[in-house]
Amino acid sequence: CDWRSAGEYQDIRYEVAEGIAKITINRPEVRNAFRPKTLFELSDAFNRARDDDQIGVIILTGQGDLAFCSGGDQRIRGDDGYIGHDPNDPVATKGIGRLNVLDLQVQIRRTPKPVIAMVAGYAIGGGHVLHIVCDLTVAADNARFGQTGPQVGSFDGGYGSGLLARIVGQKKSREIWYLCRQYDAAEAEEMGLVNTVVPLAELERETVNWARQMLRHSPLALRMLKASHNAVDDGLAGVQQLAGDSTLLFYMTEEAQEGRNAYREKRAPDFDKFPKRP
Ligand code: 1HA
Repeated sequence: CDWRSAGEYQDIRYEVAEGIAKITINRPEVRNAFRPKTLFELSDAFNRARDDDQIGVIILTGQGDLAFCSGGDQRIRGDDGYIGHDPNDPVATKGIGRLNVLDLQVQIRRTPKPVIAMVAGYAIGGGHVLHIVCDLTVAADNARFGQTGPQVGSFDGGYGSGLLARIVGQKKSREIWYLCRQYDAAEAEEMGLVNTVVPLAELERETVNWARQMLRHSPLALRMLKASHNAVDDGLAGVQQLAGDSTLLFYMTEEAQEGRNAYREKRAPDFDKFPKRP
């Protein structure tokens, strides 16, 4: 894949090639742990990929072979969350913490394009939850998965627990969280936590193959399937997204366009020509 950079960031990289956006957390010195800025940049990149009508699939990954992401940067964890360092950010300069990875989780769920987590090395803590909220996970054979919350004084009771339990079952999810063990790629595959495991040297090639296969398919069908899979677990927000997609499709019909046209032409709408379907 011939990646070309398509955005300027500090903590991440944003690259595109043949309809795929690749978003890379680029803090290998801390196993790709995130700070508030990393998450703001990730959010910006996901928006960019969403808005680009040439992009059909998004890959989220970490720089290097050692880690996908190790969660929140514990060095800048204050007493109420992760403290940013941007001198222009009044919240950061007041020493007020953030938990803004939660906003990114929701954003990944709501992005109407498939997101693939491409995992080499550790996906741990809040970094593990990031792969959970992605649609698919392609793992290298050196990947290691786990939660650390109870070890470091944290927990993710949202998608990190509820969605994990949906994926691996209640007993396994509680084991993962309560015991804080690490699981290798084969164990993760066994419990349905990842879609496939490939040799590290083939990780990107295989992930791109998965992306290419989806790119051959109907983007609207993929969009509807993502919203449909999310709907139950996302509650009314999930129904709202699926319903929004129905509105999108309805807008494309003559029937909806008759309503718009009549309003603009200051006449009564004529819906009689449309069947009252059984
Ligand atoms: O739970 C939440 C949230 C919940 C609700 C709402 C928001 C949340 C936001 C975040 C989180 C969390 O992410 S809590 C969990 C935080 N993460 C961790 O507990 C993982 C900590 N790291 C590790 O367990 C290990 O480093 C590792 C298994 C990922 C890798 O081990 P390895 O290969 O033996 O490397 P290691 O030597 O430990 O780490 C290399 C360097 O990276 C070390 O720095 P150095 O001593 O070379 O200066 C290490 O300190 C640093 N590093 C690794 N992970 C982190 C980190 N530095 C800061 N934060 C990290 N997360």
